[in-house]
Amino acid sequence: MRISSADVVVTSPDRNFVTLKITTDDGLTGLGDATLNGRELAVAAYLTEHVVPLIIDRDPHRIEDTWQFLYRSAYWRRGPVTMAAIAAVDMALWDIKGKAASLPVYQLLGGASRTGIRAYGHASGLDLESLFDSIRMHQSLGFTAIRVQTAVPGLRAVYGVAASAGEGTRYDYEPARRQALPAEEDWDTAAYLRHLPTVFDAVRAEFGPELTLLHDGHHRMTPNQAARLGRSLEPYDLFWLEDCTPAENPEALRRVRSQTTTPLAIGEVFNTAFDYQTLITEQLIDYVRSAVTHTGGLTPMKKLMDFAAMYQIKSGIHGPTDISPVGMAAALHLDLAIHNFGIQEYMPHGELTNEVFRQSFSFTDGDLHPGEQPGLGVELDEGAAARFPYERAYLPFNRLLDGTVHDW
Ligand code: GCO
Ligand code: MG
Repeated sequence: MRISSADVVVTSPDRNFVTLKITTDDGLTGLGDATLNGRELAVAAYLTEHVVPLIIDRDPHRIEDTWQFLYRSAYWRRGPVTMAAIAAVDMALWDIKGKAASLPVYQLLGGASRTGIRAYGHASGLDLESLFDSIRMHQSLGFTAIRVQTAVPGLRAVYGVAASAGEGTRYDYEPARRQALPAEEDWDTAAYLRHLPTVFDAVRAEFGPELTLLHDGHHRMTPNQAARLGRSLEPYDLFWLEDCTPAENPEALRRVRSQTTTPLAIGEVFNTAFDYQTLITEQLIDYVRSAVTHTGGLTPMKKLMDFAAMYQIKSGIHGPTDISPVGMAAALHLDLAIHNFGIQEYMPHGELTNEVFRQSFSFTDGDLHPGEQPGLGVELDEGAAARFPYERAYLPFNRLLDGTVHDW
């Protein structure tokens, strides 16, 4: 079998997605997700100009060899654009291998280690009342684990908090911010550190001790601030505190780790297993947050999770709506197969996205399952995709109250 063509499909149903479709001379097709939120066309060009010519005529079964070839031969390694492009090829090849074997990808990764994949959803609120409503709405959908994000008194807008209760499970920025420049939000870490423990106190009082709660700090704190927050949240028994410090500096987590037993998760902006080396070998984290899409695909993610397993570190794969249904499906197959699964993030996609990407996964009683279709189990409706052309869109950014640009 040979790869006969590879096409990059850019579509924008509810938001922009970049998908690679590889076709073989046997007539099999495989899909890979290459979506890099806010920088989509950079990956599309990297694929079209530099990667597609290299994979035509290769044997699609040689996944490891193709991965190493794309990673090593370019000389320029790592980086989000490169790794998202390699991820798309890798996922598409696993999809093809699954279809060729008539097996779902999780079977090729070792088979199921569990019956379902526990997912967490995103609740948020401008005040306690709307936050409680959002938590209840997630419970009614079946979620047993819920991320809690909240507005902070005195701040206009906080990333991760839905602007109105009507937004339901969504807080992201499409389609409103399409064709616009990045929205400016504001931030005050001292106000946040004072406010957040009071919110978790109220949530525990309302919902009791059993509901699994998570929180995302979005890289905004110094090590000392993060250590203080981790300690102040200990009474509320979080499943994890995510991205408490900026991702570039793994050493920051030594300080946080030595000061608090609140579990730590990081990695959604990492691009390779190397970014985790210190964090894993020194056991500075509890959960790996990478997306399959942004870490070079299933091949390196499986290795990364096996490495993490030696240190009792588990998975918490990134699953916001900017991971396409193809990237989500890849995550679900890996989640089902690995021994050290922790939890899976799940922000349901919008209706238009589901029209373009036909999926075979299920969500029942808080658990996801990738289904039994051969391959990844996602089909791209190219006619539907063509109805939604790309539109430039930006994520927001943050300034401190004195105008200094800050992590958002
Ligand atoms: C999360 C994330 C996302 C990211 C988004 C950026 O934990 O799901 O923080 O909301 O901000 O994926 O592209
Ligand atoms: Mg996050």
